[in-house]
Amino acid sequence: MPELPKNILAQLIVQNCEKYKIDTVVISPGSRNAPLIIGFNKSVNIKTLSVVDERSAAFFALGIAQQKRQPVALVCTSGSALLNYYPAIAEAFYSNIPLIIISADRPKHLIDVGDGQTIRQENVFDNHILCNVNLGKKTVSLEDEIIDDALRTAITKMGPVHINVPFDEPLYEKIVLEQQDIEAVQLEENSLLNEKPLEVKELEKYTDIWNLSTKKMVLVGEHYPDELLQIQLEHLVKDPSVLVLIENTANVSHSKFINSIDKLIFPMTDERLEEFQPEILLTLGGLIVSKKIKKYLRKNQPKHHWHIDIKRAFDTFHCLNHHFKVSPQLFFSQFFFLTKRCDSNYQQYWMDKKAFGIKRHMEFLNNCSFSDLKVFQIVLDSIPNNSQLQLSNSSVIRYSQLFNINKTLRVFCNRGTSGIDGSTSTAIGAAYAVKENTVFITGDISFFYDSNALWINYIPTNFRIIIVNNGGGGIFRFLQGPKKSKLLDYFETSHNLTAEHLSKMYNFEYYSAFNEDDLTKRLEKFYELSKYPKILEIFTPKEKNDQILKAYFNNLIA
Ligand SMILES: Cc1ncc(C[n+]2csc(CCOP(=O)(O)OP(=O)(O)O)c2C)c(N)n1
Repeated sequence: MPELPKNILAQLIVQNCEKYKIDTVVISPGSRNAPLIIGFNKSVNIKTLSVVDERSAAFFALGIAQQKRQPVALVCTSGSALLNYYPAIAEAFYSNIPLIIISADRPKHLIDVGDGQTIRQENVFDNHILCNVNLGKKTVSLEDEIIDDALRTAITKMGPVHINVPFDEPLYEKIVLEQQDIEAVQLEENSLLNEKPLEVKELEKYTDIWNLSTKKMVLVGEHYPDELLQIQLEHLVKDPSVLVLIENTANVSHSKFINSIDKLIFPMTDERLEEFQPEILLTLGGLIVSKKIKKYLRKNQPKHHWHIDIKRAFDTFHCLNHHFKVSPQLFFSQFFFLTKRCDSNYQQYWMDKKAFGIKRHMEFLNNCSFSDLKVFQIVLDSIPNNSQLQLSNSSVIRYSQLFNINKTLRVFCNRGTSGIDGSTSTAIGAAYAVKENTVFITGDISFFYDSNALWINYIPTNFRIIIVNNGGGGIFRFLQGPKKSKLLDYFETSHNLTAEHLSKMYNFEYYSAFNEDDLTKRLEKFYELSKYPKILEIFTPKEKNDQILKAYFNNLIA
């Protein structure tokens, strides 16, 4: 007969996780959470992983959940341990990634009386959580329902939930109980078939407007790769009055989509900017990276902005008129019955501008000296087909938007909060969750910020890190403000650190490159199978990077 934690709340939590087929829990060490550590380790269906640093643990769990599209549970002890989950919780909240946060707490009478490792834990993530559950106040059957409800919320609403559990001493006691058969809950799958379609009458009001418009812009933000959506967008772009703008994190591609939005907008004259203004803006997917399109559409608002998302709609351009509360796939499958092609030169006009931009892009890059920009060209080109590409924030995600990324790659970045605090841990979680090779490109500050990620014990050997080391936060050299303020040091935070010693300490193979030849040579074997994961650190000239990027953009002007 199995030995379970004696604490009934710990038993209930584990049972409910089993019931909802949560198969992974990431545990950080402590004593107060002993009943949970014991309980989860007794479960045959749940894999327990141990990660010391809670911030890193939470981003690691986020990376796993991002790839599996299923919730991952996190367990930590009381006190500040829990607060270290917050950056990943905020990211999960804005990126719609399910995480189940389970924190051990002291019982109420021991809070704010001078006990160690004790803080006010109840509802501590209130602003960025789908639901808070504070156990230890109700009957066992009610507590059971409350836990059940929290797990159901994480799964159906795709986001983070927090279960706070007070445990009194003794903490390590076990009891032997007869194994209970737990019946798994069959939740309706999040599929098109289970969604409620839009009312046709309601939809017609919008398709009537659509059918009369000659300038329609469709903007696709971050989206998990999806074949149906790809096909639907391909169909949409057959209409010459529709311009489809995408970001690399949208994971869709077509020669008639415009993927480098900034490259298109930067060279526009005032007259062109006016011509670009759509009558209808239809948006889908997650948060948008391009600052230029945000600035442009806030200033040149379309008459109609409609957003498609089953969960929520942000008024990113301050002119949202309608939220279609369904998945984009269901939306388009209804929409195409009611819409028709409209004659217009809107799309072709901008396709010509795109072609011109590509020509200028190639000309510039063929003669471009070694710099961040050149590195992105070489590195993005080198990534083997069908890899997963994880990108950190700052200029990494922005540089990558200037290039056509190999269609077979799946591209991800923590854009929920655009933090630099957990990109490496997330990428490791994502690499752990899939079989394919994972390549992670990061800036140096982001890399050093989250270097505890390398301490995670589950890094697959086919994980590759590419650090673009420009000696600080390169993005701040490109922006006008930091230099003008004469306080650049406080923004750029320049340094002379390298990843070499960290690589040794954490058993990574380490390679470095200082110029184009070095880089090309290093990349030749970089993706080959190896006994250990690998880091390639590329050193670029920080004084030149921003000048080269500015010259690149200026060269796009006709
Ligand atoms: C947690 C967090 N703190 C601060 C910032 C502000 N920030 C944005 S970019 C950046 C510098 C990033 O530098 P690096 O990773 O080297 O990338 P580079 O700018 O050189 O591309 C900072 C500090 C942030 N996004 N997230």
